[in-house]
Amino acid sequence: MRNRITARAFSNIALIKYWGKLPTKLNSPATPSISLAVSALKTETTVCRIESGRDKFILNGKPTDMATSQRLREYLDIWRKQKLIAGHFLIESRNNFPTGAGLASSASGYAALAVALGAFTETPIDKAELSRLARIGSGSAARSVMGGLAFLPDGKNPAAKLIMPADKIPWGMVMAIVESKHKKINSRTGMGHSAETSPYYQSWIKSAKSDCRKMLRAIYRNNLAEIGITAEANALAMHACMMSARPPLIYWNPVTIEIITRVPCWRKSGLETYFTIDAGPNVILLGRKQDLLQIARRVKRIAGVKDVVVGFPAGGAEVIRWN
Ligand code: 2P0
Repeated sequence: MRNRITARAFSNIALIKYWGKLPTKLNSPATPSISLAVSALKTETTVCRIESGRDKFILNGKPTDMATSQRLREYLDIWRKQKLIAGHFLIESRNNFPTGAGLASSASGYAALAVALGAFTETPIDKAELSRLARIGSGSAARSVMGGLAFLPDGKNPAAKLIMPADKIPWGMVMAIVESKHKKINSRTGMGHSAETSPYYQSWIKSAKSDCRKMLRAIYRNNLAEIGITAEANALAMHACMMSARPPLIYWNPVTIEIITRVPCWRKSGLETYFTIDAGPNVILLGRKQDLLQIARRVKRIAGVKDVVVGFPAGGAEVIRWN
């Protein structure tokens, strides 16, 4: 019997965003999404069987806050209810990047957790099922289970699919960190609020589905310009939906705007890069692998950029240690 398993997962940045849920108990996405897993955003999670009658959670060396502990406990209950695991666990997780600042820490977190828990089960669970189980923890985690370029369809109980493995992807991302503090409104609350109050929510869902079809075509054609323009339009449509919620959800700060207004100028000058923004103020730039360092140098020169992280395509979540 295994007692201690460590899994590693990379976070992902969506080129087509997941923002909205269907009314189910399965954490079902209302929009399809497509993402790139990035090497620089890594979570390692160790799951250890314990004798105690209560699960324990440590994140980046500290006990998790009450809300996070509750969410994780409920997540383990889902695994216990399905008779996939039994007993209680100590879960220790470490991110090498800011948690909760719009760099999708829950994606790598729940992907690593699901893969580690999967290694405790009696019968092996296939990757698609692990992706579904990770999605129940956090929607974006379904994509991190697969790694590379991954597609998560909308619908009641989807699993992510691998569109292109990491070693075939010619692009990478530069993350411009303009704020590393925990965001005020988490994605889950923000999505619910957008759905309930934004007059543009239904238009957002419709446009996200059409953007997703465009993005899949562009990826199969290996057309970076089409990929980038579609990603920018999709991110801005999601933020327009957030901003039109009442009261508004404004995740940007002035540096966010400074960066996104420079990107088209950089393109005109011959540096091909495109932006996307998650539920936070940080800006993520997509570009060809050979251009990433130059993109990083340009971003670093902008006042207010606190840190710049270069990320290459990464693989799926996997167990890295056990005993
Ligand atoms: C994404 N985000 O596709 C989008 C873009 C944020 C903006 O997936 O409620 O933390 O746990 O399923 O996965 C963030 O959503 O939300 C997210 P839950 P999650 O990457």
